[in-house]
Amino acid sequence: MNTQNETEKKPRPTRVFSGVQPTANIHLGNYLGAIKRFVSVQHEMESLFCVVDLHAITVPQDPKMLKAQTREVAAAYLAAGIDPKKSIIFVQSNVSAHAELAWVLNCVARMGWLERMTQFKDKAGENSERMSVGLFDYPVLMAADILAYKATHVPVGDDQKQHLELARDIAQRFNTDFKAKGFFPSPEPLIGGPASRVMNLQDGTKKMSKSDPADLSRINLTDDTDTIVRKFKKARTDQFPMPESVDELKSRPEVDNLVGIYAAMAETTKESVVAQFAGQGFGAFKPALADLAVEKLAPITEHMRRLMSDATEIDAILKVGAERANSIAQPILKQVKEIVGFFN
Ligand code: AQP
Repeated sequence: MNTQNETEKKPRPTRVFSGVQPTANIHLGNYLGAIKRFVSVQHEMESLFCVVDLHAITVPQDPKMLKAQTREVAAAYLAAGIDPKKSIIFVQSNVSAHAELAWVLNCVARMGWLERMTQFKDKAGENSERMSVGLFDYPVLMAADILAYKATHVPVGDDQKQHLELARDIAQRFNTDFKAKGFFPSPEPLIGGPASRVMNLQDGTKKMSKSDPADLSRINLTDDTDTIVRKFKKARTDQFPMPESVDELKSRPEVDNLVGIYAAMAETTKESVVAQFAGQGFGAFKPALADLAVEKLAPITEHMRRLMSDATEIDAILKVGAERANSIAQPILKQVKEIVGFFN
């Protein structure tokens, strides 16, 4: 039996949760900023990786495409190396705890907190009045996604940093409002590395995004070799040679982005990429970058195609994943209902 001292010293259990929306055009930013990190973290902590379809419908989706895109994200997870025996891979709408907990957390979060979210402002632009309530409320659903599993770590791209901070505020506010000290953990973001924000290949000031109408702006995970080579060839740069120091990258956003992509794919640092190519022209760097991208992405794309050609395997994995996810989320949701005082 443990002494009290030993019990106190026991580290808190850790659990990872993250997700990708099944919106069209899953891209290199999603891969380097999120999925590639999912693959490594699954060896360190219990992990759940979700295809977040409830988030996807915050903007209009074609129902037939949504189903296909849901399988495509699951295929990307598997092809990138997420092991379904180790990690739980599932679809968000298959686990009702996400939506149920989101409602409770909606009543904890404050309007002012959500009004500060820059992603809504960026996505809504001038048209916020015409956006869905769901798009505005997206960060609360994201908090529910994480807290439904009491996840402690969340690997995401840099663009999700503010939403993660909100999830921490919501968790703490729930614990305080309902006098449930320590019930929800404060989830830690896992953000970092040279590609935590991959930028648009045509405009280094904008993030690479699924919804950008210009296909040349991103590398899709479904792009073939020729397309990848062409897109890097056409990627915007400037008239100067490759930089001599990392400091120089600060004033050259497009070059900084390409160096970051190279570093992330080669699993090295921007410093070492700069040292390798210092003073050379883009005529040397771009083909090297394209070759590296093809080497890393072609096996993933090929594996995704195989998985997508017959959905049986993906569907079976998602079914088991939903059962496993439910078995973690339901007892937590039950406790939440007791804490809140719901009749049962
Ligand atoms: N450009 C990016 N660089 C690094 N990480 C990125 N992520 C997204 N874009 C980049 C990370 O990928 C994960 C899944 O993202 P998502 O599908 O949930 O939604 P998103 O952030 O809205 O993706 P997009 O591509 O930017 O879509 P749209 O065009 O709809 O806005 C997250 O961890 C995200 O940080």
